[in-house]
Amino acid sequence: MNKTIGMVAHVDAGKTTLLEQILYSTSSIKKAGRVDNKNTFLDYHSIEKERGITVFSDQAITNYNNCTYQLVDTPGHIDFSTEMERSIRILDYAVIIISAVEGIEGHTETVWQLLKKYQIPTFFFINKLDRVGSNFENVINEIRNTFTQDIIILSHITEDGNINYSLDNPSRDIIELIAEYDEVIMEKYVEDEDIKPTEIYQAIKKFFNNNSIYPCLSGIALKSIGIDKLMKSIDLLTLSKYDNTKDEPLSGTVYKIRHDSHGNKLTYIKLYTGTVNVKDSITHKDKSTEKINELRIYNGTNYDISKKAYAGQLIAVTGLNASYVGEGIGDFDDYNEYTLIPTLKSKVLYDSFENPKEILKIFTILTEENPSLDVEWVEEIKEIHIKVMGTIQLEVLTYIIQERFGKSITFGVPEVLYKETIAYKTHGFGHFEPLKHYAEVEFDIEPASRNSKISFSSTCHVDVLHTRWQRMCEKNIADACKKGILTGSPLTDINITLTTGKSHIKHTSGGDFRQATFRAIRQGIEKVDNILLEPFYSFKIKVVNHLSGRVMSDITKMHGVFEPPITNNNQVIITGRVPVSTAMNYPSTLASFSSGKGSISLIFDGYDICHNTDQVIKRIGYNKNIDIEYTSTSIFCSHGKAYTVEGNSIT
Ligand SMILES: Nc1nc2c(ncn2[C@@H]2O[C@H](COP(=O)(O)OP(=O)(O)OP(=O)(O)O)[C@@H](O)[C@H]2O)c(=O)[nH]1
Ligand SMILES: [Mg+2]
Repeated sequence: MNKTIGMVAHVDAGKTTLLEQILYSTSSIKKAGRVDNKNTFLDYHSIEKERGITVFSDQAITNYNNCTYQLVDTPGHIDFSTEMERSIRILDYAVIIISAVEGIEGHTETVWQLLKKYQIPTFFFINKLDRVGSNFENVINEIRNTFTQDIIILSHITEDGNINYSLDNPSRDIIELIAEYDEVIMEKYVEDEDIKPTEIYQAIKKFFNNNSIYPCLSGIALKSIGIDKLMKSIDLLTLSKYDNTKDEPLSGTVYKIRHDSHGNKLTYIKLYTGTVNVKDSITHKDKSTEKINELRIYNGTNYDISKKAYAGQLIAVTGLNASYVGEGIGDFDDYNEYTLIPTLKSKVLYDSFENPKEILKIFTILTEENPSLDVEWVEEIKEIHIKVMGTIQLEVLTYIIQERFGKSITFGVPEVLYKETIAYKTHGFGHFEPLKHYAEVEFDIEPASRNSKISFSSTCHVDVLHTRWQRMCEKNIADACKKGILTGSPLTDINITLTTGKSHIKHTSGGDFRQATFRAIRQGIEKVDNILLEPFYSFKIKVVNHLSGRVMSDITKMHGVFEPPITNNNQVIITGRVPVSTAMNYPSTLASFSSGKGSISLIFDGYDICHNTDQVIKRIGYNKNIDIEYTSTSIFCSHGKAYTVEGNSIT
């Protein structure tokens, strides 16, 4: 029996501490370490010890009541949230940890949205009840008002310091609450029949597992208070979902790629069905196959070598060089629909004596481990660019690259990642016919709703253009849309329809349709107004009453908008939307003028019209007319001689 449980929350809520105490109380480790003493089981990386925060998602294994628990610790810092999302995806269950002093903080809201997206049954653990200012009731109310009304309090610390635990002996309140969800219990309750504790927890289990109810527990992770009740509840309420799927064909998903100290590529796979043996062949989506050399079961930095693994297990294998994060194994589809995406890009800076190829190689390895970095070599300016969530991530990258690769690098000031779209429907034409080549395509290009990305369809009959060539067009759309005409930023929010095309029976080769597609998209968008888009944050700011005026005036200055502020005791909560470019440094401004007492959460909220389009276009200085790869010019051929026709001469 294998169950995967993840700890998720805002930074510093106590995830690593809680996990450490679970490992200790279930005898997986002999001594409980402390984050503050830099000796926890999972924050083992030197950068984690140095900064006191979790940077990497990691896993530990423990046994409880004849079940194997794979416990996943995730980073809470927003800069490492893509790492967190990659792990959330493979959880069977999650525990959201909330500090009883700080309450629900911004990032916890993001985490909650993700858990809902991936439909992961979730416990709440209200932590730090030992700290001055902690308030259990306040947090419960916050959960009800912010997340869900469907909570059931299973444990809380009484005034005399004991823990009141409801699953052993459900109180009348609990029975009444469950009766509202469960008809059978309701009937027994109304008829005043005897209801056994097992019936109550079975009902909670049912509604918890279908995401209708969320159990809340509480404690003091640092002092190991409340941990046993949490483990007991986890054990009683969770299911072992994979026990009957071992004999099915193998399926799984690659959730993590790492390289060990010897440079071996490690592919971490969550197995959903079937059994896998060492030396088995894995077939990738492109039909290529590779053999599993070694099969490891990781527990922190330690691992056991295994010959076999089963559905439900988290494994790491060597030998798969073509694997990638999000790869689906067996029938399982590839996954790349991540919610959290970087909004900033930064240029890599290194000494002039360094070989750029070597530096690029390092970032290619890092991108393999963290695809959201999306390293890019920009040939025109001979620069390496990466995408990032924030400045702490850049500092950590500098440290890791020094430690792991012995190279000293820094980064340019991060810049916002802009996107572009079109204002009106247009039609694009592209013809590519140098000697012995031939391809012609036409597309309808229409603006689509904001944040809908790019879609492709075809109304062109296969008798007019063979499926093979139509597929070539589709395959190259993403690349053709990588650069818009205003700033050279990627195009987005457009629907592209292939309306017609021509090939030549002898002269057409696949690459010709790439060329024609690039030209047709360019030619189309050059005919209409284009719009520059920038990323926005939705924000939630909490400050004491007298600072609300300052905050609202700052938001206006940052070109943001806000809802009417909500006053709660002496606190004001202001929510709204603001461009990333103006707000990215606001957390430190707020911390300084509120003397560290104000809190802000910034959650990526999609792209919208740029607040300072002209300024950005001027600053970036992209000249579409000299971008040879992205040209709207078509090439024709007459009497064996190629000639060009500029896009604006084609109607
Ligand atoms: N007083 C008190 N402090 C706690 C408790 N739990 C954790 N802490 C402290 O809170 C700080 C953060 O704890 P971590 O376990 O690192 O928190 P985390 O959620 O893993 O943080 P990130 O991984 O950086 O997101 C540390 O200083 C802990 O000692 C608790 O129950 N009471
Ligand atoms: Mg941690």
